[in-house]
Amino acid sequence: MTITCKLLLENHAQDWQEATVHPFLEQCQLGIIQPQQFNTWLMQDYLFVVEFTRMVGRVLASAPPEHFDVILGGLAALKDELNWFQEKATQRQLNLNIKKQPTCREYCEYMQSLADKPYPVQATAFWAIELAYNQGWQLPGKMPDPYNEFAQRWGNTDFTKYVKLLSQQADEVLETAQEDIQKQAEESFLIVAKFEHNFWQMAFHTA
Ligand code: HMH
Repeated sequence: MTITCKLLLENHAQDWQEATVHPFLEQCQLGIIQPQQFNTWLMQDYLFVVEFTRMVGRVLASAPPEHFDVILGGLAALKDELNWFQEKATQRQLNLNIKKQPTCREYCEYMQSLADKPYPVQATAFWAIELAYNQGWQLPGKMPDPYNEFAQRWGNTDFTKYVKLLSQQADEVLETAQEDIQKQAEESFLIVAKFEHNFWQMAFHTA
């Protein structure tokens, strides 16, 4: 039996639900999130995306050339995203020169540790990380300003298509991966789900 992205979502529906449905997102959708809580998420996510960009660079380094198009497209979007985060921080008068909270730091350390894992494991984690934001920001439905801009960034239909391509690339290499590597891919999916849940939660631990 080969594991696939679809099976991971089906077999771990509860973990995935906790990764993608959270009071932080519900309160954004209701327009009642406290600005300080939103800003905490924003600043920590900027720090996360810096490390995530490095992770995607390492995924590219491990990937077969047939997968370069999709990964390079992702890296180009991340370049835009990092600039956009800086703009949002300036508009909100936020200083991005801050420390990572423990969850953000541990998630970033985990992404670094993926460098030593086989490509199918990296591809699965990469897909799961992007899907968490795609679904998380999409599921609540249309958000009021100023949150709609954030929901659109990860919830838009092009991003959904990109995440679909990432799942196809992961499935393709999982198909021929040894059982123990498939097992590691499943573990990485569950670790990402747990970190994503904790990441939303960080908004409520304001400094
Ligand atoms: C925590 N997970 C987290 N932040 C993000 N920006 C993404 C996933 C997707 O890019």
